[in-house]
Amino acid sequence: MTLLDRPIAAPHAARERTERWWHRATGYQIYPRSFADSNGDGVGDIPGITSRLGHLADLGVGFVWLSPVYASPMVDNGYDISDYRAIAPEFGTMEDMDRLIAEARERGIGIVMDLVVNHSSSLHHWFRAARAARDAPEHDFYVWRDPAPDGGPPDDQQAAFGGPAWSWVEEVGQYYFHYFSPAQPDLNWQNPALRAAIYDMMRWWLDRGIAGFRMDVISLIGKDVDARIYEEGPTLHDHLQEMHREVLSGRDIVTIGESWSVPPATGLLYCGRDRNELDMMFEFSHIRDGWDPERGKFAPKPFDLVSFKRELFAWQDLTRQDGWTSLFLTNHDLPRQVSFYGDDGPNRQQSAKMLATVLHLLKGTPFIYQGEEIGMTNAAFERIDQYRDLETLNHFEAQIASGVPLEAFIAGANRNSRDNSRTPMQWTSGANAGFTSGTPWIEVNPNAASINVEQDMQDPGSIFAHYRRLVRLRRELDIVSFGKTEPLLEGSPSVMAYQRQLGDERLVVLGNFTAQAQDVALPDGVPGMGRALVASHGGRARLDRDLRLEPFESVAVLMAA
Ligand code: TEU
Ligand code: CA
Repeated sequence: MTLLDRPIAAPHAARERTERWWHRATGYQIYPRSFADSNGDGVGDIPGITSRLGHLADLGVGFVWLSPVYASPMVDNGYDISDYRAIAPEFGTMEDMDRLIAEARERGIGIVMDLVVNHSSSLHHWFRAARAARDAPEHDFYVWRDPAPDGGPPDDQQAAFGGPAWSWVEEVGQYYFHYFSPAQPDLNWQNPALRAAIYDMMRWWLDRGIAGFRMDVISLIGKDVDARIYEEGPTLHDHLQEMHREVLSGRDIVTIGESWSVPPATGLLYCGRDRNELDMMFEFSHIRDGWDPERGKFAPKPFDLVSFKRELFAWQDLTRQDGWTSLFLTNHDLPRQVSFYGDDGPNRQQSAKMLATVLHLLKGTPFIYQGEEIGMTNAAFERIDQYRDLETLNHFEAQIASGVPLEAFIAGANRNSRDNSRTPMQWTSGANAGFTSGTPWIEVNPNAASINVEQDMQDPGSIFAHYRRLVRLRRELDIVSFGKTEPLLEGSPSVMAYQRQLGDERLVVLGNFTAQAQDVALPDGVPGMGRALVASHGGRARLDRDLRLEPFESVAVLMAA
């Protein structure tokens, strides 16, 4: 990783002002619990990650987004932090962490930490003090309200993981607010002392040599609970600008904010030029598009490619003049992309490659979630006792109580539960997929016998080889990082197509999302002869006006004027 910014040479991209290292880098997300277990306790850990850095270097990624490894009671697998300056013993020690940062950096890979500061764990010493006495200085680090006249909570707001968003504490005679579970009390960002404590902690981590932060549900920190505004609340951008001044400014790092609600219309408020807030967002409009608006994620609706493309291209359009975006189809909260958008049966290889092609050749910073690079699939659990995730388990209880049949819930969970992407990384065809020598905390997918890293490494036509190529194209070709994106065939329900343009170069990308051959008619000006960049079906260098795409075929042709 070159940590020095340099001016962009390409003419069109002069708009970008300066090139940053992450403009050409691909990110890789590690969910530590499920990546690699070094000591046989069944839980992935930091020494396990360090031992697998060779895999990441091989893939060519520029940085790792590491899901939380801090001290935590693990109610939400580390998204409930009890000490921001300590490592959870099951993941290792601070020395292990320093070694990971140093060894990754030697290989040109930065470590981006997950910053979970909308809430802490209820076991954080701040919250223990806060719940013990109203006059403790830490009391005001959290969001407390007096009971309603009837003694009940201030309002009927529900928490994201089920149940009321307010919990009672007898000692202080007040309710505290938790957007997620009761074990995740929201921090009070209106309090300057809390903000100062967070900034101090962030500087402490940056001084250890990390490459930036992924900021968990950052769009919630400006909330006004009394007005019942949670997402993108009134003080959000003031806080982010203050954080930039106090912590981020002048450091050569990358910052990615997570928001489940940001539309393109407000996207540039976070990452527009001269906003001095964040570098890019993880936004979910293309994901939420696949959920039933009323019944939620456990009742997914059939995939609709036309509206999916509309959401993705709206963000491409946004970054035309200003801002930047992330590119992803999955993460630790989402199902495996080959199962959700592709075909995890007979067309697994082709559909996994196609999804990678159409995503990675867009403008933005792509993220690969562990196992995606070998086409790992959903978990296919049959019984509720195989699930571990609190969101799935809480919704299970509530939905069964409200009369949803068991089979219907399991079918929804098989499609969309967060545990689909949390089964152990499949390294080998051996016992427990080479993830652990003990008993894994969540079951290994039985298909590890045929889907694993070891096997992909031996096959030059593997999904892994395809990803490695896409990662390299982004590093090497200006047009991939900086070209402007123009959608093609927008109304097609089966093909995603676009062209990128930079100077007099053009890159045309096509992907067939179906198991049937598709005939497409390319618009005027698109057909031509060039260099085949990806070879999902042997590679095409020539695009005729009338074209037949094979099932799940993807095409990328680079043409000069
Ligand atoms: O997720 C944000 C979030 O809003 C999730 O609850 C999301 O709605 C859900 O996963 C969709 O099924 C972040 C983290 O990525 C997630 O793992 C945490 O559980 C959550 O914040 C709380 O920290
Ligand atoms: Ca372990």
